[in-house]
Amino acid sequence: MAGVEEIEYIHVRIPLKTPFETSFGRFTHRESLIVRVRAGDFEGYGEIPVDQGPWYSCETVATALHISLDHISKALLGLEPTGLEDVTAALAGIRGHRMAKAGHEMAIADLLARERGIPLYRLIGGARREVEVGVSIGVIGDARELVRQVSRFLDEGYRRVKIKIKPGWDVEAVKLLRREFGDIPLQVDANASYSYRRHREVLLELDGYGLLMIEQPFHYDDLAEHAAMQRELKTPICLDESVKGLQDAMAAIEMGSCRVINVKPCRVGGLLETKAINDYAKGRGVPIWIGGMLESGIGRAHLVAAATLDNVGYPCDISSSSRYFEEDVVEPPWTAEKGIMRPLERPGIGVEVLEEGLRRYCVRRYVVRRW
Ligand code: OSB
Ligand code: MG
Repeated sequence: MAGVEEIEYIHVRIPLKTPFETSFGRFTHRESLIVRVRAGDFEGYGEIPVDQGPWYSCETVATALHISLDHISKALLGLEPTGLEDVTAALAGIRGHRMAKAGHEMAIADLLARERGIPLYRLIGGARREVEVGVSIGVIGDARELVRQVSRFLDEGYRRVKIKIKPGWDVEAVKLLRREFGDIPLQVDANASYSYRRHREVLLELDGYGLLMIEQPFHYDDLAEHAAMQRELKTPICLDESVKGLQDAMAAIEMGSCRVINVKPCRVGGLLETKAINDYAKGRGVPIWIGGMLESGIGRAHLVAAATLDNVGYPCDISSSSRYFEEDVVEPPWTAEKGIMRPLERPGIGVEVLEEGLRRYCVRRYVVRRW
């Protein structure tokens, strides 16, 4: 590949159709830094789905910009990567900031795949041509509204339903959905809002509802309390926030902190680290699935590629673009049919990035060039 000549950061703010509420806040927009890397005649796109503040992740729009402009771009400009390992090596001196790194790694993955004329999923060794997807529903305190939404998503064919819970809105919500919809594939995500000491009983109660899994009940850095709880539960615990990379995944699996991992390529530092976790977990009999962050169609393309890995054993949090946005920044927008999403058989991410879409939602734009 020709050397990396230019990296562009487009800070976008895309309105959500309806607000998305979690235990750490209520979101009306998707903030993101879109990363566009140019080398020779090719370009590639990645996405850093950061928020304004350190809520889901400690990274924010401002930290990602700082690390990207002052450190990552310096390490990548001029680089002639022949594979994703070269990107990892170039960024090895920068600790943490995995989302910022992931956005660049994904952009270079797209670029390499385009240059080779292969779809992105092939570049990372994906094993399937279609992936099962589910829907993630925010905390909805209103019972009728929750039932209405679940019913709509089931009608649309999503393969499972995940609802966000928090202390005070958990067993009641699950009981309601079991009563209304029976034995549907259902799981819950607490986004670290419980603790072993205070909420053990609630989790033991949730264990009686046949959930597919309980995602990240405890602290975002914890492995020990999750291990203690997992020993008491039939329901698999799924870790999200606690697994920031392969090392955490190894520790979590060996400690018995979880039986499933939600791997978000952005959270763990990119597609290569996603593959490494996929492979390690596979060897230990622990399935993974791919989680999302309400990404635009650019980040979503990378999620679909990651979801083709061979140890993905549950439906992924990759819903149609139209579930979140009036208009996506790619064409065609990502669309699940009967709960199935397919990577496009075209070079790279496969979708066309719409310049006018980026411009419409752009807050600010930064360009770094080699000179
Ligand atoms: O915990 O999985 C999470 C969205 C923002 C932050 C954290 C999470 C989520 C989701 C949404 O659950 C998944 C999606 O992109 O549809
Ligand atoms: Mg989660």
